[in-house]
Amino acid sequence: MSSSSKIALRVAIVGSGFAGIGMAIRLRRMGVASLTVYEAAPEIGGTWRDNAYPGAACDIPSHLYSFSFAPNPSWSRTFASQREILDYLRRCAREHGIESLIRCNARVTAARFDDDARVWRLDVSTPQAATSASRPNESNETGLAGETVEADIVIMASGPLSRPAMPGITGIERFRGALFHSARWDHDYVLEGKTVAVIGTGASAVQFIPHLQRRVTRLLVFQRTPPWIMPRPDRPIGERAQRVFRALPLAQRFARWSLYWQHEARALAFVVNPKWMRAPMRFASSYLARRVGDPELRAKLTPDYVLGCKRVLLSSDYYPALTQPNVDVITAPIREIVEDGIVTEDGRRRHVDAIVCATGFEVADAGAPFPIIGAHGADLDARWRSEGPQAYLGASIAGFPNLFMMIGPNTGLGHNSMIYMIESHIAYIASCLRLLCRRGARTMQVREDVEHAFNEWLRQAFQKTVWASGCRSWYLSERGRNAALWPGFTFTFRRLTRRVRPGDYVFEK
Ligand code: N01
Repeated sequence: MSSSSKIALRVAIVGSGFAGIGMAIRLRRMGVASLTVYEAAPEIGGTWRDNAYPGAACDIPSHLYSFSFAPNPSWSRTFASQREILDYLRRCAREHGIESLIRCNARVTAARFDDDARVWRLDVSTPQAATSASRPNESNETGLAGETVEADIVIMASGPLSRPAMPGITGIERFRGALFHSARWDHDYVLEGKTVAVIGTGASAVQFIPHLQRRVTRLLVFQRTPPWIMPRPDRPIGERAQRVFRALPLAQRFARWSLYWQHEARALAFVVNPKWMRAPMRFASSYLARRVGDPELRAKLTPDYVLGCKRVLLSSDYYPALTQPNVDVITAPIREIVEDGIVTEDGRRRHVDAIVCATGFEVADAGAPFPIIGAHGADLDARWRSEGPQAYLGASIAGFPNLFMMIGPNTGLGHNSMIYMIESHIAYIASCLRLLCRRGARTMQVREDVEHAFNEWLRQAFQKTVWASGCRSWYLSERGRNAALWPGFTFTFRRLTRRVRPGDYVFEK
């Protein structure tokens, strides 16, 4: 992948999770002249830095949930923990020489395209303590210093799941106890001896509830919709297997290849024929029956929608935790939160010391993460809030020259590793930049009709998928549009993004 030819572009990458780090590694190898990764937080890591709740781990096997160009023979478990994944990502940044290109504590607050100069201007704010006195536009009032930087190319790698969604429950602001979101875990809060409420039973909650249950006095789990749960075949990867992977990289590549196809085969039921979900549903129901003996609790935990319509969750300790005597699963809807507890629609008031909101992230109807103004004043936030988020191949948006999204609209997965999608985007955006330089053009932007036709194709493709089977999920907007997921096989996405089709874009010198 190395190249000696310089690419005379100034590239700004926003975000340093898997997407931003992977993209920076590729662009550095390509010889991009000027490359900066802006990271709002004090350290890199994206979702794997933010989601540090007890028990946080990946639900995709580690040998698949890692970069293909940076295999890690030393994964200690089949499903790595948050800490191990974050360490892996830091190691990738260090070993591929991009650490010095990352500016932490540098939050991009706005991006504007200058139609005359044909460049992007990014407003970047940094905590005042981290800035030098000579920085331009310094503001003493806010405690932040601001500067404006120029870039030819902006790559948005800020992640689709980076903005925690707190539930809009009446009275939540009145609560006097501890209140935090699962992605902003309060590690200083002492759980021992407390009555703790968890709102939500999604992917994050099923991972931390078993850990909470062992530490708190009482655990109240407020469940709106029961998830489908499958056991998680997590086990340590012994020293011997790690040695084999170290000595025989081909063996590790084969393990990854075989994991990829095991996961990809699941797409058949997700996107080709949801009727094929019947067998996994029978398996999950019998797993629930084996783990939960109490018929009343089992009834509460039995989903009434097709498996896969919401994310299928993997956990071998969630059901056992819910059967413990210090746990209540409450299905009565929450009416309001009061100063010291939670009141449900049946009129019951329960005292709690702390509330953990495992209520997911702002996605389906979300606009841009910060103001992004493209050519001729096009406002991405306004457009996405009125029409719903959309892009071409999740990467390019008409009216926004030289702006690329990573893991933008319609690139999420319900069945396989997101790193595969991220690597597809890395190749696609790299190919766009090479094409731009080869043509001697100043800017490129996707044609409006191409973006429109692609989104029409997506709309049609969703109709036969499991996500159109009628459940409510964060994948769907208020208007029922799915702007979150890719409605096909991941190898189809890889094929479409393998190289850029010049006819899809308008180039300007
Ligand atoms: O969020 P979720 P999450 N009142 O949206 C409930 C990824 N992830 O943070 O189902 C009461 O899954 C909501 O109820 P309902 C993964 O892509 C990956 O857990 O809408 N309840 C639901 O139970 C995942 O999909 C890993 O009826 C309210 C829960 O809150 C995504 O992150 C690990 C409510 C939200 O569940 C999000 O996961 C963890 C309200 N007002 C997460 N609002 C990996 O291992 C919401 N809920 C890779």
